[in-house]
Order: sequence, then structure tokens, then C-alpha cells
Amino acid sequence: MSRILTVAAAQLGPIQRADTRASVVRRLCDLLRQAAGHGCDLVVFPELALTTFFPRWYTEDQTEIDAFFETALPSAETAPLFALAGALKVGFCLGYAELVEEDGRLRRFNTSVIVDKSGEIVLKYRKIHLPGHAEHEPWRAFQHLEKRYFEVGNLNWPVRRIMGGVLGMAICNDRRWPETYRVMGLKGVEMVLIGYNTPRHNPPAPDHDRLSEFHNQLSMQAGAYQNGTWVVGAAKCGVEEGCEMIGASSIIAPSGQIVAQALTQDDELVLARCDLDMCASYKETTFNFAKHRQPEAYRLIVEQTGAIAPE
Ligand code: CDV
Repeated sequence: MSRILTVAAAQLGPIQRADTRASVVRRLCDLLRQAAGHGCDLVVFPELALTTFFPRWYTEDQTEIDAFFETALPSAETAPLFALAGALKVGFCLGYAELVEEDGRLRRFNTSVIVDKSGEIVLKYRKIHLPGHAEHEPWRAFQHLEKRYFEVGNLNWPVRRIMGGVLGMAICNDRRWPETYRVMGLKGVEMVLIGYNTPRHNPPAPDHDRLSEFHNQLSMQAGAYQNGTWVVGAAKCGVEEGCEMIGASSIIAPSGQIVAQALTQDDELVLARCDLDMCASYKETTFNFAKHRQPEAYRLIVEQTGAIAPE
């Protein structure tokens, strides 16, 4: 008997700064209802899915930034999504900005959670690879201040048996780093859920702009194949506050093949029936880690951060 998980990447079109959380939650609920109508078990929403992508603005006013954060999940505004998930018996993965009191101080993380079919949070991940910069860089067309507004995640990449499969999460920039998938691969992951906000324009390297979708697919397809796992990537995209972000939300098989992909840059469901048993074919052959990995040869990966070229 195969283990089929019917999954939707719930791509979101832009969320403008003036859009209320209530209006966004209505959009999320609408996508969840559509997904339930298609028999989905699980819906993957993007990174920071409840507000506009606020790291594009510099401010020294922490109160202004904290307005984009959640101090509770579910909250009064997000509760309808959790209730609907429980009523429809559909799980979801949601990215949000998390403001929490931890270790005796206020901490801010770029976080995602998996919610099961009863509407309960069953797994949490805090983004580890924070791109961008910490100080104001006015030469850029727009800022990318994740290094200012968030701390590096402190939960590693947890995976858990959920809905009959081994599930894990990554957030946006994480998807470009092979270590992200390999750490979860070593924990037996069978499906990696990834939300992203990716501006087409890369201010430090504008020559990459025309390759944005290619690099998106390249990273996720490689991560899937090299670890024998499904990958589900869900974008927030379109023109948000004048900044164009790429779509191309995708569901990728353990073979590395794209099974389904978004056609628009708006709210759109991308659906696939994912056979989790397909992972074994890769995990037990080409990427049988126990048989073929050589960790002694990989020491440098954890002992050194930056590259050091020969003299
Ligand atoms: N939200 C992100 O992490 N975005 C980055 C951009 C800045 C390159 C990404 O990797 O898509």
C-alpha cells in the first residue's frame, strides 16, 4: 500500500501594507477551503504569510516593526484559520513573524509551524539562514533587513512523524543551502515544506535577476533529489509595495522532477498527490547515506564558515 499525502502549495499574491490581518486570514481560509474541496491533507502557505514583507523597510522604531509580529498563535485574528483547519480536517504550514519572551528577554524569529488536521500546532521551525543586512543601505532600491529584525533560529531543523510521513520545514533563503536539506535528510525527512518571499531584483547582484526562477527551481530540485524527499515550495509573489517577487510555487518529487507548478503571480493552489514511499527508492540506492556518506571527509563543513582559497 502506498502512502499518499495530497498536498497544496498555497501561493499568495501580494499583501500590501494597508491590508489587514483579517483580510489576509480570509484569503488563507479561502485557499484552505478550495484545498479541502480537492481532497488535500495539507496546505503550505508562504513565509511571513500574515503581512506584507516588512524587512524591505528600515526603521529605528521597534514599535513600528513589532506591529508585524505575532505574540500568540493562534491569536484572535488567526483563530478562524485554525478552527477551519480542524473543521475541514486539513493540516497547514504557516510562516509568521514570532515575538516571544524567552530566556528572560524579548526575542524575534522568522518562524513557521505545521498544524495538524485537528487544528493543533505540532511542529515549529525558526529560520536559520537570514539573508540581507542589519544596517540601512540607502543605495538599494529596497532594503532586506532580516539580519536586523530577526535572530538566527534556535530550534535546528526539527522533523516529526505527521500525517503518516516524516515532515520538516525550511524558510526561504534556507532553500538555497544544501545543508538545510541534508540535516533533515539525516533525520529521514520525506517532505520539506518551504515558504518564500523572493524579490526578483537582487541589489548586490542585479545580473542574477533574470535567473531568479531558475535558481529557485535549481535549489529545491537538487535538495529533493539529493535527499530522496518531496519538497513543497510556496511563494508570496507579485508586486508588493512596488517590489516584484517571484512565484513559481512548486511541488517536487524525490526524483527531482517538478510535479506541479504555479502559473500566476497571485493567490493560486498548486496540487499533487505525493507518494511518500517514492522516497525510499532514492534513500535506499543512490543516496543510501549509511552506505555511501563519508563524514570524515566533510569535517570542514562544520569546522569552517567562510571559504579560504589557497595562497
Ligand atoms: N526572504 C528571503 O529569504 N529572501 C531571499 C532573498 C533576499 C535572496 C531568498 O533567498 O529568496
